[in-house]
Amino acid sequence: MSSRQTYDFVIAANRLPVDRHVHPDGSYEWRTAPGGLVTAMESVMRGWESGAAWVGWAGFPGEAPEPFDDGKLRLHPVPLSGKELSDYYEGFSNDTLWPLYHDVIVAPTFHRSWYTCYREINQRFADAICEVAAEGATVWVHDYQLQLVPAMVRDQRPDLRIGWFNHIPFPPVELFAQLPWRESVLRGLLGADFLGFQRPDDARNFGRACRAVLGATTKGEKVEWVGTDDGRLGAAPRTVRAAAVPISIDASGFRELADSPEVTARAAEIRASLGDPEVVLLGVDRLDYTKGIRHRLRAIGELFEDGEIAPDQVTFVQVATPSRERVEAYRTLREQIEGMVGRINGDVSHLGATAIHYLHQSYGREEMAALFRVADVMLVTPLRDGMNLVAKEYVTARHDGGGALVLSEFTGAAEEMPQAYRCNPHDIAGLKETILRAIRADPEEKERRMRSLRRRVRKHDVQSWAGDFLAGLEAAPERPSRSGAKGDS
Ligand code: ADQ
Repeated sequence: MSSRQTYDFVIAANRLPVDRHVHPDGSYEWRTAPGGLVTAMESVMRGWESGAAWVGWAGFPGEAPEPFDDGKLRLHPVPLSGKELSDYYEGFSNDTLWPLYHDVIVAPTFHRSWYTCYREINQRFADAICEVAAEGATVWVHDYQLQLVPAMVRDQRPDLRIGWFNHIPFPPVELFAQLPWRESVLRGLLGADFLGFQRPDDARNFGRACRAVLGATTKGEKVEWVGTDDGRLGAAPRTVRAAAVPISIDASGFRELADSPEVTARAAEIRASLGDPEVVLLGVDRLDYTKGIRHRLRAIGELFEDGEIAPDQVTFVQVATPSRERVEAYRTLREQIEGMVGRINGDVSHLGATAIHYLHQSYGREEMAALFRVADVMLVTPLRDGMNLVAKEYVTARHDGGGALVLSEFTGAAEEMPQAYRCNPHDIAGLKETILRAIRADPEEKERRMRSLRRRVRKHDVQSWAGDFLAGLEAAPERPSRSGAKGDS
């Protein structure tokens, strides 16, 4: 008999929640990795007394380290070779699924060999989950990199409760139908008991895809599929529930951080180093074509050129986190953005008054919070975004009564944040008007809007998100009797 330990709660995500830092002498340590999902899951883990396991890639190619503990959490690394990283992750996940699921803003690339690798890696994750899951355990699978995992796990372990959450949009069937492996992906997902999406429209898009592609039927949030006898992955009849469970942030933790004396002092320092402008505009995004950075720069560049705003009064800070630099579309985007920033600054800045500060860097949470505290107007203008946690972090950090949020209607966050200054980032004239409106609105109006935005995020924080998801998973395919049954405060 193996003495291997198993767990009642298992999370699977592409990445483990830690990064390996190697010291010059060759020794190394694990540090908690930054990012939306990690922050979100941290608070869930705190509530799982009996311990839990997290299955994911450790962040470097080659052999995986042995499983190890991080506090109460068992980390179970899944190996990926350099070639697998390039085919499963950079290829199929980030160059096929990512653009397809984000409205085909750039054209998705379809390669059969990438899909074959995606399938193999999904099987590897499924095997790892089955290895660490105790009898009857709850398994929470995350995101588009692991869409085949639910059915692969169910095939081996029908005793498990399986949930899947999609952090990105689920596309309309007219776009999803382009995917040559559309049927396998849907069958993979239908292996779950509960499928969580950011917006009701994403859940509906999934239901429509199941109807159109698999001939499934839907009744409200339930998807029923009669199965097939073809013996392929996920062929058994299934009834699952697909519903919206919008993700959020650790609002009280972030507010506390933003309020700390260190962050307050740093915010003053940043403002002074920018030359104490009257208005600071801020954008914070991964450098991704979905985030609408080019459209934003176009609008701001024109506002400077038109003389509507002047660089000695208004400055725009754009933080663009390095991202997926081995994928060509991302390299091209970086060149385009840097070209635009250079051109606009060359045309409209003058000595001592820089129109745009562009930072292609990653920062710690404190620095992010300080930047939010400095921003008089936050520009969150993606062309498509599953949720966008930056919008929620910003309103939470600015509970001093200041600030204004310009928010694209194509984000999941827009659904929950109607008091933001809403914009369509494709409409450059409209975007310019909205930015000016947010700059010029009277402080009372801004304060009113910010107050209700903040209230919403405080009420629907990451703890209540996780509680809602787990309650949905427990009750699936029925609705839970009361939303937020677990972890609601
Ligand atoms: P992302 O596309 O990465 O996440 P987002 O929701 O904005 O987008 O989360 C980014 C996180 O990284 C935020 O917490 C932000 O503060 C942080 N961050 C950004 N730039 C940074 C920098 N330069 N340095 C340090 N930290 C930085 C995906 C989906 C989103 C969805 C999330 C969570 O694309 O739509 O909201 O998952 O589900």
